[in-house]
Amino acid sequence: MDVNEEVTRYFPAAQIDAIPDDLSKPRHILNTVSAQQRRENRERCVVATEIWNAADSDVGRRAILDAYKAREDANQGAIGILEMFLGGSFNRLPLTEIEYAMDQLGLNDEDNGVLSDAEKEALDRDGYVNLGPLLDAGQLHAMRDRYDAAIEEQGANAENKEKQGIGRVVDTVVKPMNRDGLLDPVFMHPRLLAVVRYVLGVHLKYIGSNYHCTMPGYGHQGIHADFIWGVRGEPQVVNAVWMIDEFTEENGATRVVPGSHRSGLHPTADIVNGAPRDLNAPVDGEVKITGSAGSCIVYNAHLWHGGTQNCTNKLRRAQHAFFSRSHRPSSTDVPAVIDKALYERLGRVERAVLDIE
Ligand SMILES: O=C(O)CCC(=O)C(=O)O
Repeated sequence: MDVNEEVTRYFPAAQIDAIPDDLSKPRHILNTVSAQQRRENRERCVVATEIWNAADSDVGRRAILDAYKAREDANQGAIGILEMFLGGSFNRLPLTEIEYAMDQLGLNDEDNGVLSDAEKEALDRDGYVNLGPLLDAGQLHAMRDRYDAAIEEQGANAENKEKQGIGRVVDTVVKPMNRDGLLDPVFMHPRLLAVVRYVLGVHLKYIGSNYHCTMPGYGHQGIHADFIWGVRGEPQVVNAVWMIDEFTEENGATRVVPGSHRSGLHPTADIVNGAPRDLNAPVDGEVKITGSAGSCIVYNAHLWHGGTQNCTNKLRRAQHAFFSRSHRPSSTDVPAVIDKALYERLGRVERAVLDIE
């Protein structure tokens, strides 16, 4: 299949040397995980979900976990991850810093007026909201140039292995590529932070970001959630997908299962007709979220979702920004990876959102 130079520049990063002729033939990213690994992930997820949802506080969960550990058949993987989450507070800054930042952003008060009632209802009911276009044409043009250059420089780095068909750069917003602040809206846009605050409360923090470009003929992911187990009740994480290109029905728009964030179930642990869920299969009720370039989808990250296949011959560029409650472990060690010059540019509000001194 003939594609333009914009696409071929991504080949080394996406670990491909051509675009497939049949763009719609499924090439599921999940198929690289072995059957044995999937079984172990499932067993760990079942146990962790059960223990987490058996209480509505960490004190209660700790007691249940301690009793479970005495069992001979205890699942050590589940114990390990729960121990980490229940092992104390992972805040780096005093909570007064994020409270100060939320105050400066006008988000301290629950009734801050930044989100409409319809947007809040969508978050409660469906688990996601499309905030619409928040970036203008000039920003998008500059961002695409920045991402395309970063893909050539860093896309083939080791952390992107096993992501065939995806052009990926991790930690974008804290890397030198954001020294001038071009990517600051990705984690600091007030409308985005208003959603994070609505779902998680004031004590929130950034825990990771990555650029995720789906190549023509690739991109379908198994249905998943961005937490290791199923959570009923208080959500722990929120994720955002920024559409750097328009998302359409054909080019790999994100699929979501509205309302699945309320189920307390995780797709990895879910049984369908007596068998473990086929994570690559369509899920009843799933929808694709389409929108114009510059739009931002924000979701309760316990929502079941996944990337879909890009059946066009163009790139589908997206930027993700991930947040959690501030006392939980972070998926990125921000102090270790942040660029020093970028760090010096940041003010107290941005540092509070990143939870760094
Ligand atoms: O970019 C997308 O459409 C969603 C990607 C996603 O869910 C993931 O990488 O975990």
